[in-house]
Amino acid sequence: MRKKITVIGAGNVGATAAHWAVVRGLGDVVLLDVVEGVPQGKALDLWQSGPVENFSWSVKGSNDYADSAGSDIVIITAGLARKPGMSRDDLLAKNVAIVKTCTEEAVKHSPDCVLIVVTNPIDAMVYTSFKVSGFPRNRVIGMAGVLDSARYRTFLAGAIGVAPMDVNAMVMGIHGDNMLPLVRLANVAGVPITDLLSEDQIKEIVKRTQMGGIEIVNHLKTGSAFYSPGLSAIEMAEAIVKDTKRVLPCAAYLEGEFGISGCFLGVPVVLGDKGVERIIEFTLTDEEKAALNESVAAVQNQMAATGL
Ligand code: A3D
Repeated sequence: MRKKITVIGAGNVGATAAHWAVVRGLGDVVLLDVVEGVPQGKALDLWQSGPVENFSWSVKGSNDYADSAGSDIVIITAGLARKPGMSRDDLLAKNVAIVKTCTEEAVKHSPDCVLIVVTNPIDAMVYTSFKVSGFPRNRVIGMAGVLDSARYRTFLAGAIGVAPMDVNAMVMGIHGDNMLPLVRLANVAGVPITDLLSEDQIKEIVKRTQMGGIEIVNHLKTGSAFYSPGLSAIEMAEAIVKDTKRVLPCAAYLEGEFGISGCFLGVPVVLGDKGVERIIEFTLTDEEKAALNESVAAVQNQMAATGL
């Protein structure tokens, strides 16, 4: 049976996600936005790449949630993006209102979907979607860890001089300055990065990963990253629609895992057709635990600021 993926927000991240959804063969795509004409134009353009890319998925642009009905996955990218000098927190109040409306409308038409939230500040927005949807925790997931880990792996691969896909490395915690790029477990085809790079080199890469978003914002000046974020959301959606059980770092709602409860946090999860099938727990060092607790405090502040 054909799957249906709705992407809400036809901006940079949303359009990129829609593009990868058809190229990776996920299913029929609906691109939805409040602005009249933009989702229609982008969807028509994307649909016309079918004969060249060899896909037969439909791609429909819309301003009407009725067109999203029966979606298996709804990816929320609607909202404002960061500008230079703007923190993810500055975005919070404006994007809570947007994500609330998008979630209400999406779940009305697709009550069985899995929600993947991308809008920033992500840890607060995925919480907003969780509260507003009333969905169980396995069906509301935030995208950040796949992107942050991709940045970490890219920088490590560049410094070591190896292919990025051979670098296994994960970023946990909040999507913000307190994120935790794990050094202890990072490796190249099983070889610890601590055997391949100096302490200073690793420190520099960890810092660059934590500042990965703002580095791009400072270049672009009028927006934020979208190629890798759009693709990262589709990496998660693909694992769900194809039930692959991939292990990806995602913002999941914790209920005791890692000793943390009542909070969304970036952790390794198994993704399958039910969404989050399992959170993979492992023993953290005291230093890692302390870093993760800083993330928890920052996320809890953001959650409180949503007023939900
Ligand atoms: P942008 O290109 O401005 O697109 C946002 C789109 O949302 C625009 O087309 C708007 O018209 C649309 N929109 C606004 N309000 C609504 C609404 N109520 N319903 C439907 N559509 C609406 O931004 P972008 O695509 O670059 O970024 C989108 C969001 O993703 C921002 O909040 C970014 O901060 C966030 N983002 C998160 C990450 C993470 O890693 C978590 C990475 C990159 C971007």
